[in-house]
Amino acid sequence: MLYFITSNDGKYREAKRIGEMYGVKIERVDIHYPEHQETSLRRVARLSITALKDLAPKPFFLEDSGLFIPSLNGFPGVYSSYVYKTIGNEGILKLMRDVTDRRAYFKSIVAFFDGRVHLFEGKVSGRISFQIKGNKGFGFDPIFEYRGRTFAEMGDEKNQISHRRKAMEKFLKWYINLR
Ligand code: ITT
Repeated sequence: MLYFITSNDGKYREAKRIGEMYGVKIERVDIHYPEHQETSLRRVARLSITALKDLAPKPFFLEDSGLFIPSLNGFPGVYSSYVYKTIGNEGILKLMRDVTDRRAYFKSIVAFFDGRVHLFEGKVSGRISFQIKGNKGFGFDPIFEYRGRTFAEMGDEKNQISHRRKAMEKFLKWYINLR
């Protein structure tokens, strides 16, 4: 059993399903902690796990993720959570209105602490759609297209190929081997 420290329902739902695939039960704990604004997700994850190491029930992990759009110089990147809550999917589509290079990727960093910090990374590449499509998933899923469909149109299939799946898979394989 592992505790996942998160305030995000969507992240928890997906991580829990991925845990089931590897026979690891994942429970959610919502502890508020200051999120550091840093220049890379790895740095955010490292600082967050260090801030939580004496507060969280053990064993625990957290996950920091973000959407990166190269034609916007990587925006929203480490600011994804804030940007989603402020301008949202419609705001991103507006920023991208006249942009032809629509490449984008999601990145996920899973952080685990056992006296040392361990980081596991996953990435998935796709494109920003021209419209909001689909009603499954969460966050930027309705504007992130992977092979012709948005993540919000995919439902459970997203969990086979997502950034979160890749990072969680690396983490869980490593964790299972430890036990
Ligand atoms: P916690 O830090 O409490 O876990 P959070 O929502 O603040 O929750 P992050 O700081 O990692 O999470 O922010 C990442 C944001 O990026 C998140 O709020 C989503 O809007 C977006 N995001 C991350 N993964 C996503 C995914 O699989 N699909 C859609 N949007 C995603």
